[in-house]
Amino acid sequence: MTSTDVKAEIEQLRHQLNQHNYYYYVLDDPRIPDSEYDRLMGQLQQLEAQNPQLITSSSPTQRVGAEPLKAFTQITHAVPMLSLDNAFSVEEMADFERRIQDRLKTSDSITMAIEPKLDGLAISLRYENGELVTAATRGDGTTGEDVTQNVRTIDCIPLTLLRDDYPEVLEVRGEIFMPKKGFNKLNQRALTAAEKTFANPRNAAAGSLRQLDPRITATRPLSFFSYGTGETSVPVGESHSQIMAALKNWGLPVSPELTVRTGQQSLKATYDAIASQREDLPYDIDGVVFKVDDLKQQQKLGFVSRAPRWAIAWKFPAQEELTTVEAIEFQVGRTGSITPVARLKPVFVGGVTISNATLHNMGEVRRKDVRAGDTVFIRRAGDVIPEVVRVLSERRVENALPVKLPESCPVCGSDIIRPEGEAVARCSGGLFCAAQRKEAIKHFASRKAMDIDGLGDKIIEQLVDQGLIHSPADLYQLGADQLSSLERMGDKSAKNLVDALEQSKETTLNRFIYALGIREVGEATARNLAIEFKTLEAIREASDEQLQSTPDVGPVVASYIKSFFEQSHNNEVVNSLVAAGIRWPAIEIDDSESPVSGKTFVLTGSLSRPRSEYKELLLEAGAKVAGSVSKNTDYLVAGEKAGSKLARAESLGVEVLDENTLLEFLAE
Ligand code: I6G
Repeated sequence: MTSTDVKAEIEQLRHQLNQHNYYYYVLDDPRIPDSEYDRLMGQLQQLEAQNPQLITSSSPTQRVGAEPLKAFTQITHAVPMLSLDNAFSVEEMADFERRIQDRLKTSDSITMAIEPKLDGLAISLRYENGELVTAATRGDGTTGEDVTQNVRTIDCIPLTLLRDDYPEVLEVRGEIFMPKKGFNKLNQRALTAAEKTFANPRNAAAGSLRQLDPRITATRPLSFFSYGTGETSVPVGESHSQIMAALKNWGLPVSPELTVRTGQQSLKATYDAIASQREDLPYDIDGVVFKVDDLKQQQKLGFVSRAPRWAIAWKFPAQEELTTVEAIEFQVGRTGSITPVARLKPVFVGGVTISNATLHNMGEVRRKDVRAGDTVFIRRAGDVIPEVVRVLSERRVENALPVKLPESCPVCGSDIIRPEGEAVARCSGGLFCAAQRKEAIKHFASRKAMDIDGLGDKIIEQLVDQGLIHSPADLYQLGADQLSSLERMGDKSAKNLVDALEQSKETTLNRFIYALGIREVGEATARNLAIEFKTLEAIREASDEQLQSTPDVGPVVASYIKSFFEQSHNNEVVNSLVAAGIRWPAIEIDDSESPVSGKTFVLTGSLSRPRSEYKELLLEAGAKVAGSVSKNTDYLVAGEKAGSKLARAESLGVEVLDENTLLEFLAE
């Protein structure tokens, strides 16, 4: 090749790689497999190694972290980096729009661009002639730190812009963040290496970006979304939404959630929609940003102090608060698991008052070193159980003692054991332990189990505490007079409860199996066991091997089932329940020609109807449905974007069906 040819080849490869980065990171629509991308990159690296004079700093090969710095230098922003005003309620949002209407002397609703507010760090990226030249943190808004070398290692930030219609100077403003998955992996890695973990993805992103050694930043899973511009040599749009579209075209990632809406109701609906997706988004957000879309209107509105008048962040209620740990106690679960729980000075977090937070297990207590008297950060994420995020060690009181796992169960006094290889300690008391008894009976009565209407937790607690019942079987011996003696239970409710108990006797084998509360036997496994074995007797007598031929039952679950039925007190309870009249319709042995009956299906990929719907149809038709592919799987139904399950099915020689074939099978 002549030197001109080599140059052209290198440029062509760089162009291709940049284009594929764009498909992958900006459009979220990869066009080639990773292996092909790696091959192109390898080719470019080889050509550059042979022709080092042709290496440029913006080549896609140049992301691998430069030499460490001694300190960060300062960069003065060409246009100050502002902050945003906050709103916390519908009323404050209405005030925001009213202020804008007053200033613009209009009563018309204002059209707003709306996007989630990422919980990361603001950054300014400066492109000159299409090349990334500097990247700076917000700092005090006027001057920030030069983190260019670190930012260059973030794969989704283009080193060169795409197409040629970009302005000579383009400053892009946006947020650097760490996606939740990457954060969890990073912390997991740190735990394994006995290193310090980060409290949340925001801290992890900040810590990763402010590394003096860019090679460390290069190993961190950072990402970026643009949310605006700073200096631009020419205007790049007439509205915020146009600017974002232009940035996207030049290869910069923008939030896929960006929408434009008009009118308070529509703004509120968009806020609600984003808030409801919060837990499912792959990154943390802490609110929703609303911006006047029209740039002429933005200019008329201008700024107050350090924030634009044309934008506001409607924040979600705070989800992390400080409080103190009043005590650490141990709770006993249905299967005897001993869970340390922090009793807290009540604190209002994310819209509710929290006075307890789980500490999960002793490993967690030790890792976080939580002690009674400590000041702690409490987090409540969506519907998740509140948890202690970390201790504020500088506020630790003197004489705060490390927590010790008790040697005996705080409820029944039995020994506490910690089975080898398990994180969870357990009370060895079994159903002798009142706590386990209560939880087992609550589970037995619950809606998806025996569905005993009117038998709430408080009643069960009283019944156990007063010694009226010792096992689920005793429930069926209770009379209305015994029940009506309980607190808050009148004659009528007592009679209703007796009727509900009677009604609950008519059940199904799968509900009954589930109600027994065998470890790791959830609804789906119970159903699979019922279909596989057809009778209670067959399940009781099944060998380890036979149990493992049930979908989703591996050696561990099989051993739990076996040991449940090996214990005489469990068998006594089961026998008493059957003797009390609990019954279920026989499951017919289906020897019809149905192509699905008795077969094990796994569903994967995106199908045109919810998977749960197909699952129901299959179960009704006598099939079994498993969550993972194994040698016991008969069919894998694969929709679009089927991933690892498809690969596994293919490697095991499991037959793969498409959705239409499944429908044909079901129709038969
Ligand atoms: O901190 C911010 C987060 C998100 C922003 C922002 C944003 O838009 C989605 N927009 C502006 C204009 C500013 N800060 C100053």
